Amino acid sequence: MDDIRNIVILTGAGISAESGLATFRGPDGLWEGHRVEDVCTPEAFARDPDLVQTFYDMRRAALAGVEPNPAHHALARLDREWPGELLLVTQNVDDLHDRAGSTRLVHMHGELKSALCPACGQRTAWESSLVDGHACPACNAAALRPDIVWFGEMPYHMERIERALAGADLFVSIGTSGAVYPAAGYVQTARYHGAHALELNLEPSAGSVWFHESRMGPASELVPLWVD
Ligand code: BJW
Repeated sequence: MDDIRNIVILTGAGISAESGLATFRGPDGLWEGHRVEDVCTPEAFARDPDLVQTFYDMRRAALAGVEPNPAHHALARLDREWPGELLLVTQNVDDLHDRAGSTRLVHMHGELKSALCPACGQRTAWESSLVDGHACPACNAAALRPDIVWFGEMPYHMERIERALAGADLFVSIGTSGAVYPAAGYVQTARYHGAHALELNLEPSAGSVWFHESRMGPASELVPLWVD
């Protein structure tokens, strides 16, 4: 990594799989029993807010019983020790990167432990009491929603991510299927700007052909090996 100074890392559900959180599209995927269209669109929330809140309550409860795994810890170590620019872009709404200690981190698809006011856009730490009948602390509007980027909505931190990609010497994609845009296109953006592209995944992703190098295996083994 001698000629590398600026790194962008993209993570997906695969990095948290070995902590015990289901991925979205695997055989044991999170969507089993839940059609994604039923829970992950603004329209679904408008139609049946209780169903959607219950789904996210279940996901939030699952967080309490899991811990960061060696892949999260290795990325946090890299974050602490890397002297150049580094941005960890996670599509995950869990808090395992945060708990492992990564700080140069953005959650592009929102966070389970955050609530969003659709009226004023205020983001607030999730408290069940807040959502169950309490108003937005900023504007007093009544209905808070999960702070999750659903299909058709704009992901968070787009400008910061695009800037980091434009300056990246190395782009690393970990544990994501490459099925969801705009994240699935980041490898092409990074390459356009001259970055070397490395994929670490259990199996080839939809965008595997775009990577200079692909290493296949569990994240808890591949990521520490790559970092160290
Ligand atoms: C392991 C492992 C182990 C397992 N070790 N690896 C047609 C064409 C192109 C785009 C569109 C289109 N129609 C609509 C769109 C846009 C749409 C989209 O991409 N749709 C696709 C379905 C085609 N995207 C959007 O709507 C986004 N917004 C948007 O585009 O705004 C407009 C815009 C315009 C211009 C610029 C920018 C924006 C919003 C997307 C929101 C995604 N939200 C979700 C749901 C969150 C809710 C929730 O969590 O409940 O986010 S979808 C879901 O997928 C979740 C994830 O973050 C995301 C990605 O999934 P991920 O992480 O890749 O998981 P999996 O399960 O798919 O893959 C896991 C991988 O891990 C696998 O490869 C395994 O092999 C691997 N693995 N175990 C290593 N141990």
